[in-house]
Amino acid sequence: MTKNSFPKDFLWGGALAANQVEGAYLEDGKGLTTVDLMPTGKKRWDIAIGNVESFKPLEGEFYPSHVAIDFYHRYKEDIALFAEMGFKALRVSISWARIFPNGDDQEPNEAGLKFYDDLFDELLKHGIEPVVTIAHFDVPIHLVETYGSWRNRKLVELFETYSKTIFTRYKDKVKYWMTFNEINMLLHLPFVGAGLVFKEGDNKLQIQYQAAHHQLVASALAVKACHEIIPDAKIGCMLAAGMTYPYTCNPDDVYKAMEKDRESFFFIDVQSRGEYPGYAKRFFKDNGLTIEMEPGDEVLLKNGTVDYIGFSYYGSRATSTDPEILKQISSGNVFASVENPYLEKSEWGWPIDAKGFRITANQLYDRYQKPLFVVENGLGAADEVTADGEILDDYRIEYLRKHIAAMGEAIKDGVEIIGYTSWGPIDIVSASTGEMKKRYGYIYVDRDNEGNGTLNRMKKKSFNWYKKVIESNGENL
Ligand code: BGP
Repeated sequence: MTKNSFPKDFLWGGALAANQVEGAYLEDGKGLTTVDLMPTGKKRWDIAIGNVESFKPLEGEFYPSHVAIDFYHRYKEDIALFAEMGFKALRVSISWARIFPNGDDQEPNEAGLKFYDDLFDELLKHGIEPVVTIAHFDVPIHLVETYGSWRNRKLVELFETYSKTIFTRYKDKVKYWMTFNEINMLLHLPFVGAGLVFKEGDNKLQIQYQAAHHQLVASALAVKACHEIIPDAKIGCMLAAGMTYPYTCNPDDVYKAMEKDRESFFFIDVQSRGEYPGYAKRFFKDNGLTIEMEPGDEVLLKNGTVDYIGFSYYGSRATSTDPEILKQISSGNVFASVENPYLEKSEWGWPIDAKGFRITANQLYDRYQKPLFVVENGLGAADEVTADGEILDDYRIEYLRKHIAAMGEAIKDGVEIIGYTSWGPIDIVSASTGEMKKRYGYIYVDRDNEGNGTLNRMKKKSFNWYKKVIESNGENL
C-alpha cells in the first residue's frame, strides 16, 4: 500500500449553503425564507429555537442572509478560484423559495431554475462535480405561516413536488444529492432545521418528532424519485456528527453517552436502514409521544434508503451523569457538551478533536456499512488582514491538516470515504451566530458583522496549501 490512502477519484472540494452565500434574497422572484428572518446576536438564537416574533423582517434589524457574500452575482469569480485550487466537487444547496417562492405554488419559478442551471454549467465547465443539498436550513416562510411548516403532513407532498422538479430539471448535470442538511438539527434548532415555531403550552418534543417523521418520509420519497428520474445518481442523508464520549468509565456515563449518540443516529437509522429502531419506539412510549403515521409509511421508509452517509464533523462531544461535571458545559456547536479536559477549543469554544473524526468515521461505517461522504469540516476563526494585505491562517491549516490526516487513517482502517468538502471554502455568514467574523475560508471576503465592506475576495495562506493537498491527492499535508 502506498502512503497515500485516498482513492484516485476522491471528491476534494468545499461546501456552501444557499442562504449563507447567495444574498439577492428577494431577487428574480425568490420568496422569503426562515433564515431571512434571522438577524445576528442573541435574537438569532431565540428565533433559531422557535421563538419567532414576526414573519416579516423588522425595521432596524440587520439580516445577514439578505446580501450574504453576494454569491448570486459573483459565483463565476468564486468558482474560478475554486477551480484554481483544483476542486473536484462543490457542495451547494438549492433554495426552495427560488424554485417555489411560496413553497406551494402550482408552477415553479423559471428565473430561479435558470440560476441553478447557470451555476451547475459553470461548475461543470471547470470540471467540478456539483453536490446538491435539497434543503439546507431554509423553509419558504409562507409554509411556516400557512401550515406550521414540518409539523404538518402537507409539507411531505410539497417537498416531493419540489424534489421531483429539481431532479427532472438537473438530471443531466447533478449526480450527487442530499436530502436534509444536518437532519438531527431539528431537535436542537427547530426553526432552523424545520421551520418550527412554538406557542405557549405546546408539547415541543411531540411536535419535533412528528416533524421528524414527516422529514423522514419526505426524504424517503425524494430518494425513490431520484433513483427513478436519475438512475445513475447517488443520494445521501446528512448528519451533524461527532461522537459523544462518556466523561468516565462509570457505566451510567457510558450509557448516557450512548443515548446522546442515539438521539442523532435515530434519523440516520431510519434513512439508512429503513425502519424505526427499537430504542426510538421505547423513547416515544416512555415520553408519552404518539407519532402519527399513515398506512404505507413503513413501506416508503423501507424503499427509500439512502446510497451514502453524508456528515459534518467539527468536533466531538462529552457527557456525564455527575451534576458537578455537568455544570462545565462548553459552548461547542449547538450540542450541549461537557468540557473535555483533553481537548483544545476554537475561539468560539468548539472542541478540536482530529482523533474523534477518525473514531466518528469508523463508528458510522461500522453502523451503516455504506460509503461515507464528509460534506463539512473546518475551523471558524476571526482572521486578520496584515498591513501587507496577507491573511496568515496557519491555525486553519493546522486544524485541516490534522483532520485530513485522521480521515486518511480512517480510510486505512477500512472505512469507505468518497469525498471531503470542507465547510465554507470562501468566507460566508455563520449559521449559528450570523456573524461574518467567524470565517472558515481559503478565500477572504471583505465584509464585517454589520454588513460593511467591499465584498472583494482575497486568497489566504491556506489557499495554496489546500491546492497542494488536492494536487497530491492528500499526500502533501
Ligand atoms: C453546520 C451547518 C452549516 C454551518 C456549519 C458551521 O451546522 O450545516 O450551515 O454554518 O455548521 O457553523 P457556524 O456557521 O455556526 O460556524
